[in-house]
Amino acid sequence: MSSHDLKRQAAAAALEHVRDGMKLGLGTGSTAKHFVELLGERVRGGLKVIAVPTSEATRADAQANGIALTTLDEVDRLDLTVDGADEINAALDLVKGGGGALLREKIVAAASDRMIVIADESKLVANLGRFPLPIEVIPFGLAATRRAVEEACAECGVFGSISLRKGSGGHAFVTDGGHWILDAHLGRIPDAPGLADSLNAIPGVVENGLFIGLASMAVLAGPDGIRIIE
Ligand code: ABF
Repeated sequence: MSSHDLKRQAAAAALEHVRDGMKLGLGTGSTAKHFVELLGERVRGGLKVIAVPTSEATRADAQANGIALTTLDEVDRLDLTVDGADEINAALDLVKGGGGALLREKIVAAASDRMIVIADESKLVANLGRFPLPIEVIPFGLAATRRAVEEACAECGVFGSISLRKGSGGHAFVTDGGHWILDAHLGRIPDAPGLADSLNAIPGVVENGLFIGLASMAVLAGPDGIRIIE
């Protein structure tokens, strides 16, 4: 079975948790895109939901699929967010942000009563960190922020190269919030909560891609079927 099919199966399984009248958070990335498409089919069949997208790309997909949108200024809390991830461990801690949407993804997840992570089972890891950790930063003072990130990593016992993410034309990749992303190639993150706190204490860091204690369930699709972690 292809990775495309596995992602769609995970998205379909998460859709079973959506109820009429729910306020939803819509994730970003290829797996979340499947969820938006399948949700759109249900909406066209009469399901009533309103949703907050986690990126401009997802906003466009949701609109194209006829899903009614709202903002976190118009609703107090969301019932459920469904989003993908780059890495998931058994404790449901995540690395996210490979798609560059980590800031809005974390704001939306934190405003949700539940977060279901959808992925093909290759995203399940024993230890976080093989996927480069995205860190969203303010462009001003980049070199100083990068040095502070290196120091914070070293204090947490992790070392590796920190690279500025490049987008089209070799220029810095710009997030929906107008920020840049540093990718920290760390290999292994033994203390993810500690590193997340240390990184966010740096003035030039807007947010980091470690999602600690935010996910309530992972729906993982593999060749043998769906596996749930909660
Ligand atoms: C978003 O999409 C990101 O946080 C994560 O980086 C990425 C996962 O993408 P995909 O579903 O395409 O593997 O959820």
